[in-house]
Amino acid sequence: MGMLITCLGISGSGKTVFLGSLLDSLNSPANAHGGFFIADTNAKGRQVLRDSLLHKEIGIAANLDRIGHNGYKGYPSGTKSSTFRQFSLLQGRDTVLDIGWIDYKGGLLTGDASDGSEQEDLYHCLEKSTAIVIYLDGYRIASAENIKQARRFVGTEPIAKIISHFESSKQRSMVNILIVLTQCDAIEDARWIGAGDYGPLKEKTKEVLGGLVDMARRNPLWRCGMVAISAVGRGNNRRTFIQDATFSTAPVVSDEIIGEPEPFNIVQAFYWLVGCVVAAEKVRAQGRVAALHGRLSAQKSDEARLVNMGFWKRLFYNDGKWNDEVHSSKRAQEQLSMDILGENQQLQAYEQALIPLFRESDKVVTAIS
Ligand SMILES: Nc1nc2c(ncn2[C@@H]2O[C@H](COP(=O)(O)OP(=O)(O)O)[C@@H](O)[C@H]2O)c(=O)[nH]1
Ligand SMILES: [Mg+2]
Repeated sequence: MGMLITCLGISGSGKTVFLGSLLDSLNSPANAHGGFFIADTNAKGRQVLRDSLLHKEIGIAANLDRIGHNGYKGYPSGTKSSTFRQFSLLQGRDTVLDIGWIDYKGGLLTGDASDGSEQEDLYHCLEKSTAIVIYLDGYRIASAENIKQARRFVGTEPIAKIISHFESSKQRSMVNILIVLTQCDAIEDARWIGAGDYGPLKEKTKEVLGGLVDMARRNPLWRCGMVAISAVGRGNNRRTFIQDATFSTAPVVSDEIIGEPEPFNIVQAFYWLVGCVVAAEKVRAQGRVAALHGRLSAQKSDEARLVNMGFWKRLFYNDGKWNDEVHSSKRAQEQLSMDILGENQQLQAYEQALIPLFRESDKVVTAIS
């Protein structure tokens, strides 16, 4: 199986930290979760057994020993370019899922100089994606004075424009959108945390998203979820204000990790995405079975017709050749049925193993419908 994820979010929203933290949580068999873990894949698509370069590049836990040296504060350095990363989800020795992860450069969303071809690239990626992940800074949403201000500070307008552009071609398709509220550890005001589920923050975010929520609602085939996450957990980050928020500008902050990172809801968010690809594969599997049934019944009626024509067959065909043809076509069909059944059984086995993880996701990812 394969899945492609496209990440949207303004610069600084937490896209890179999210992925780094996911790798921290699932990197290596020692950290397997429900039997699954993540590994780099090399150019030949094989699992890489050496230390993961990707993990070292952006993981927080992978670089804890560097904190405090040369001004390093624990977070990966920002980048202004789009990146495409590849890794795999494994169960034991089996590669369950090949994953392509596109981190779309924030600048494109904020209207910085971007040429038309980049925009076209983005739409192409969105078309091909299994799911789109929208990153919104949960701290900014919580601390904004009103909805309009929150919209400006987290960049919902450009994101909504992109999704609405893409809506017209996707009305009759399955579209999966996950809204990730980042940096939730930094929210101190208990009003937004609710019973620990960030329910009130999610309600406010729905207002901030406005038309985007309507879009998800009016397209019955779209699946949309929202989750509140943190890469470090409450109390493990020190936030310093370089510039306080004004009515028109978002706060400028500097973060430093000061305690053992305890990410929350990141792995669960990831398995929500895995759920999207499993659901799509199940639809494909049903299609394969239906096609096979169609072929088998066509073959049966063809055979019946040939048998009925037994008399003519003897007249016009060399007997042996006729038998060979019937048999080789039968064998091909049998092989095809075996392959399809094998694939479908494999899918079912993965799904069975993943179900407990999907249940965990359902507890923290709120469906928007
Ligand atoms: N407290 C806290 N800060 C975070 C978290 N995730 C990201 N940040 C802060 O946001 C900054 C930008 O994150 P980054 O992932 O690089 O944003 P990107 O531009 O969307 O890739 C980081 O350097 C941190 O200062 C989080 O979970 N908790
Ligand atoms: Mg980044």
